[in-house]
Amino acid sequence: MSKRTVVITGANGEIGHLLLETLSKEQAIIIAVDLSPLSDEHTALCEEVIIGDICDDEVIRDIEKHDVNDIFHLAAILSTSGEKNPERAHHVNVDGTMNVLQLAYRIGKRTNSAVKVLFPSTIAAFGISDLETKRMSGPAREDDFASPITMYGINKLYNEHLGRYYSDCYRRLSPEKESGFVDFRALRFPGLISAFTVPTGGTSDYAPEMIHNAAQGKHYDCFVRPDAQIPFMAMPDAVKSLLHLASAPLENLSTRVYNVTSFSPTAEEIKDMVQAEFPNATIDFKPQEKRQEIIDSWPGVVDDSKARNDWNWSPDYDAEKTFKEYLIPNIKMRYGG
Ligand code: AKB
Repeated sequence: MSKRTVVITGANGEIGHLLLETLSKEQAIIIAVDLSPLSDEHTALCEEVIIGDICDDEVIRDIEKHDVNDIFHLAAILSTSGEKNPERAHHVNVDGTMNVLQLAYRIGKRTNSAVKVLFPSTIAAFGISDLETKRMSGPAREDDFASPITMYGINKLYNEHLGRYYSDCYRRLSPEKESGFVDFRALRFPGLISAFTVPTGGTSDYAPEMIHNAAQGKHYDCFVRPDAQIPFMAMPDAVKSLLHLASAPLENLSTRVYNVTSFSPTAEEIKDMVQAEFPNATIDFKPQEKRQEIIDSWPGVVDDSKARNDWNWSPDYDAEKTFKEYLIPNIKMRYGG
């Protein structure tokens, strides 16, 4: 079988690193794109590294030289950063995704194939109106609560629709068939936790921040209430789900947007798990009202039965395994102790 040519935008981000390492073991030809240069180790895994902005036409032209099979479009501005500069978030998140979809369409048309676009969407695409509704509602399905309250969530929800449009409806009045050159597939990710990177700019960051600070012996003030609850997932499961969705036969997919989830601890439960491993860790709850509101608008639990049914999704890591087998050993190795 010939090797697949894969583009990863945002390759220097926390999903990008593990995806790059995993895809390189699968012998893919990798074109990495990021604003900042990759480490020498990661650069060595790539056929080409393009340093630049996905909104920049020159970057798009450089990617377009390749007969690409799959694009993992990870580059984005997250929920907290997006609220600090909503216009910039819209530009990067929406215009950047438009560029990627048009690029995929042109490559697909040139190579007469469907270019897959794998897109990390998010629980931020949900918007629950109030805490009572959040507490009373069961696991959120993909079509529930479609009124996100952050620019990032709005951008992601719109991008899900754009992806569906480019895949199934593109130029529907054209005499020639124009759809079918893009095969867009999205995952609504929960908060992600990596042992190797500390995220920046997200609102689910309190969980990884609690863990990484405790491992370094640093005090942590958690910016949400103890009862705050959203779903989380270990980074290896996030990458596994992206790759499984990418390889699922199109005819098995009943939708282009899937929830995936692993476990849904409260912030207090995360604190207890962290302190069980790092008994000297000091963690206080100092909720910041505005960031708390964002967390309260996201579901506590999501229903990922479509992913389970359509492409056999199941996470490898529950909360206990995430802490005991993935986070703690790797984090202790990283910081010592
Ligand atoms: C964020 O907090 O903005 C992200 C997300 C949940 O998509 N981690």
